[in-house]
Amino acid sequence: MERTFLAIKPDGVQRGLVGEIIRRFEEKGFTLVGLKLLKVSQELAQEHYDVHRERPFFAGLVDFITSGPVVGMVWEGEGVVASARKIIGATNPLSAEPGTIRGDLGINIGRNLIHGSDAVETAQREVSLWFKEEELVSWQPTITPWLHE
Ligand code: YYY
Ligand code: MG
Repeated sequence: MERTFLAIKPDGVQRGLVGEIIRRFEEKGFTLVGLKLLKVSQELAQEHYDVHRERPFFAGLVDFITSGPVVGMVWEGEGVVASARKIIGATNPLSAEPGTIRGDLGINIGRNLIHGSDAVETAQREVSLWFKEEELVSWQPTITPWLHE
């Protein structure tokens, strides 16, 4: 089953939006299989955003993501990687559609509340970067027959 890595960034935690953000993925029908609150180390932040290492915003991004508690999550479900990106919305909250997390709750690209893996391969890399295998729980919600034919 497909999995994705999501992280509620320090602005989401500080603003008290953890429940609101998790609710959107639960209501959609995805399954939470990993969850933790952590202070992100410089090393983890740099590795996570390695693809952006040469970009002008990299240092600020690493400073921000290490500035306060982050909620790391792994969600499972059919097509969850692409679907979660849609639920999250465009990178810049000012261009993100209403109905998306960033479109409803954010206004600034540097404070866009949540990270979501951008492809299945990226998701595999990020899940194993943030979580040990034993921290993930495989389970089947009892509502499954009401979500899938
Ligand atoms: O995947 P996503 O988070 O939507 O955007 P990315 O292009 O991967 O950039 C990662 C992160 O970097 C973005 O969520 C905010 C920040 N950022 C920025 O501060 N300024 C930019 N011009 C582009 C991205
Ligand atoms: Mg990205």
